[in-house]
Amino acid sequence: MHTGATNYYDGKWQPSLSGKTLDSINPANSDRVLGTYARSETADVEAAAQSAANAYHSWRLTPAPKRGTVIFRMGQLLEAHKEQLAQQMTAEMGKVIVEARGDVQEAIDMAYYIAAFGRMPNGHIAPSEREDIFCMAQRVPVGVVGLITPWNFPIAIPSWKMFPALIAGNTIVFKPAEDTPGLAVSFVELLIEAGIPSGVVNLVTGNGNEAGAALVESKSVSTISFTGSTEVGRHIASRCGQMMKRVSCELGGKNAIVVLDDANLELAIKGALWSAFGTAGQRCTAASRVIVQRGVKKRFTVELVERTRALKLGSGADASIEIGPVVNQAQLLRIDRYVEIGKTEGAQVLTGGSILKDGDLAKGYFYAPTVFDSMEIGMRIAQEEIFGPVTGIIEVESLEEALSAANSTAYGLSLSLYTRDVNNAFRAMRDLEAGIVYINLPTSGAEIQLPFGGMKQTGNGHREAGIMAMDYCTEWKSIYVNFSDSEELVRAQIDTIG
Ligand code: UN1
Repeated sequence: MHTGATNYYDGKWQPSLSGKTLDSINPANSDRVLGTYARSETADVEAAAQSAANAYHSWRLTPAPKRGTVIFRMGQLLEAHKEQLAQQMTAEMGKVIVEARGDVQEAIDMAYYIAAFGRMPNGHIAPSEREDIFCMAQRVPVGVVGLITPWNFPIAIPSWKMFPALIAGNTIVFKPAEDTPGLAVSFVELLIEAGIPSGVVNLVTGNGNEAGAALVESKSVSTISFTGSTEVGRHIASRCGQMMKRVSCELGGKNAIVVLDDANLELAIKGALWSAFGTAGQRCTAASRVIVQRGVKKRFTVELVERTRALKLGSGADASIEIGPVVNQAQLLRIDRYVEIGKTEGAQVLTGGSILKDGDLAKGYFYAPTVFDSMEIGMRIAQEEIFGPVTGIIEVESLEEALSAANSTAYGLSLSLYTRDVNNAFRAMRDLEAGIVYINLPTSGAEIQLPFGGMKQTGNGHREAGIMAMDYCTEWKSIYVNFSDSEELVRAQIDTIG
């Protein structure tokens, strides 16, 4: 379609100014090159940022309900192209087809939800302490917003960031992950079909350390929203801090499921299995720790291991497959290194623990779903995000010990507790240090109408989705109007009362 010419700005598809390209490959079969994309650098990003800055004035003044109409049409187009996008997603980043459909569905839900914001209140009115003064505070756009998005939710996450920013009147420069440029091109093509005006959404494909870094540095970009690793997020946030840019970071997780003796055990096993191995463990909400109370530990472990062994791996395009490949070779090796670290630390591999090389699997990046026993909270595998199909069991005696183990990492995204006791549930809801808490549900599965994001080092305090999604891409303007027509100067605080 746009071989190489995959940057979109000034309303046109263009190649990188240097002529450099990068390829996207199928992680289930690395012989298959899916497409060639622009490898953007500073000059490309600056051109895209300029295009966004030029379009800002007219988009800001476009009535919000009209902006909402474009987003609503985008929802309809995503719905019409759901299957095609899902198949493209499975090919480009490996997740199994049902999950890929779910990823597109999150974007559809987000589009319809945010489109309605075009007719929702966008501020508040407060009484004045003075006579004949009207005052109100209104949300206003921040200007050009730069989005740096990951490959694991290549349609959903751009939509979480983009639709709120657009409804508020901002314009966008979008830098998708280098592993999923094809899906970003498809997403932008649909936005164009939905009627997004020239310059309002601009796309630059390329590497994080080139195009992503240039976006962070660009003087035309007022706000950055980033989802990715804590290491990169820390760097982006500190650069933005120096430049006084707004920045929203959605970073790592080390999520856990707590299973108490009184849990519905069958439900807990299913929840642990899905949270650990869904999306091959490549969700920021994946649970790589299961904290199990001593009374049920043996039964839980036997069942979890048996069901892990039975999981079917292969190309996610085949509907019978449960676990697809991981995204690329670097991730595959990183997961394997973590498993080696776990062994050296004294955890025992009950199943999995290796790169799969049998038959067709050898062509892709497949890691055997892995369960560790004897995981302890101080171990690196219990503290650091692995982002692969690896989980470990930590045994505890009591609810108190379980909650403190769950809270024992630097992260705080998603924590879950399985219990049938209402008192335990409410203690956990109060004491778990996470932006998302589940009772009797897996750690993955957040819905778009509630805020999504984490405490502690999972982020810098922002949330995506829900009405809070508007916070990162707007600022408040307080407005005071004197309608007295009096000649008397009135001042606040000091001369009004009495
Ligand atoms: C992510 O992994 O970055 O709750 C997002 C979930 C999904 C979103 C995950 N709705 O797992």
